[in-house]
Amino acid sequence: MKIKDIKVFVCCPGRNFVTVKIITDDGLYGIGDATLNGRELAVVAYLEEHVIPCLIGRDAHQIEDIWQYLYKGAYWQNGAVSIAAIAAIDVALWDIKGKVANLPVYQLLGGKSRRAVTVYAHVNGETIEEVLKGLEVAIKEGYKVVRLQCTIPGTEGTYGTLGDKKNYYELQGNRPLPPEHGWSTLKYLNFIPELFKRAREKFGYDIELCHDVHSRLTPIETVQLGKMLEPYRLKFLEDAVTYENTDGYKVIRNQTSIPLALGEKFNTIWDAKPLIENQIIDFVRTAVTHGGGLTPLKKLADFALLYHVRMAPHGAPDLSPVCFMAHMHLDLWAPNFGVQEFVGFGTPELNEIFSYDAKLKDGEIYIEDSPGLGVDFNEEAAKKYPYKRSYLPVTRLEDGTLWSW
Ligand code: EZ4
Ligand code: CO
Repeated sequence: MKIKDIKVFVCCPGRNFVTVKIITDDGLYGIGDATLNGRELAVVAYLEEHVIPCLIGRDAHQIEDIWQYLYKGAYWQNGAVSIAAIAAIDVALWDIKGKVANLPVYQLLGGKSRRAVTVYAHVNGETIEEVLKGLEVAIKEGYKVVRLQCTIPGTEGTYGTLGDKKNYYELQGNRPLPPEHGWSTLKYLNFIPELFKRAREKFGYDIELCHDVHSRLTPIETVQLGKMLEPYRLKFLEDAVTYENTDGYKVIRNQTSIPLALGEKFNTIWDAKPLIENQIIDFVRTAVTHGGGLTPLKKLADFALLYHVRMAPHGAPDLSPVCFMAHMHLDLWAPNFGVQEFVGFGTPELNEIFSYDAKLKDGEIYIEDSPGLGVDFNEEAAKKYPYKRSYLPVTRLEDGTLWSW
């Protein structure tokens, strides 16, 4: 079964997505997600100029060899752009293999370890009252795990809150130049424990809660936050500090019992390795698209299992439904699955382009047993929503210093 053609599509149903379609000489096809938020066309160029010409005529069954060929074979190995390209090829090949075998991809990974995938919802608001109202709704809807984010009074454009009240998908979809947000660690640390205190006072401890710091603290500031949040028993605190200096996480780990999640920006298993083998994090957040595909993510899950680290894949709106479905298969299989981030099934425009059979019931997602990934891409519908240049915001401290967004 040879690779006959590989097509790359860029569409913007409210936000940009890069989608890859691999077609084989026996008429099968597979789909992959290559979306890298704010840098989409760099991945398209990488695929079209540097990846696709090398793959035409290769055996579509050789997923592992093709992965190694694109990774090691490039000499330059990792990097967000190249990894997103490799991931899309890898996932499309798994989709094809599932179709050939007439089995859902989770069966090829080793079968189901659970009936469905437990997800965590996002609840955010401009005030604590608004967040608590949202949490009440989420609990009523059946969610068992919820991420809470709240606007920090006196700062502009807090990460994870809606601000202009627009749909989350639209919010990230069309920014021809990067908007600038503000940040104050002092204001944040003075405010955020109160949110979790009030949530626990009102809803008790049966609902699991998470929070995303979005890499804005130093290690010792995270120790302070961790200690303040310890009484409220979070499921995890995500991305407290930027991940490059893994030694910083030792400082956090040695001084607070708050569970730590990290990894949505990891490109390879090697990024995660020291944090896992030193038992410094509890949940690894690497996404199929930004971590190189299902092939490395299976290795990552197996490695993490040895150290009691669980998988909690990134599930933000910039990961397309193709990545979402790849996560469903990974999560159903992984014996050390923890929880899946979930922001809803998206806009009507998005679902006109991508079709996938997944149902949410009581905070868990069930998928149909379709062969492959169980996702399809409508090329004609995608043409209606052409690419729009769009950036993530940047963040500055109150004195103008550039900070992590
Ligand atoms: O900022 O996916 O946990 N989720 C996140 C996301 C990321 C975006 C970046 O493209 O941190 O909202
Ligand atoms: Co995050």
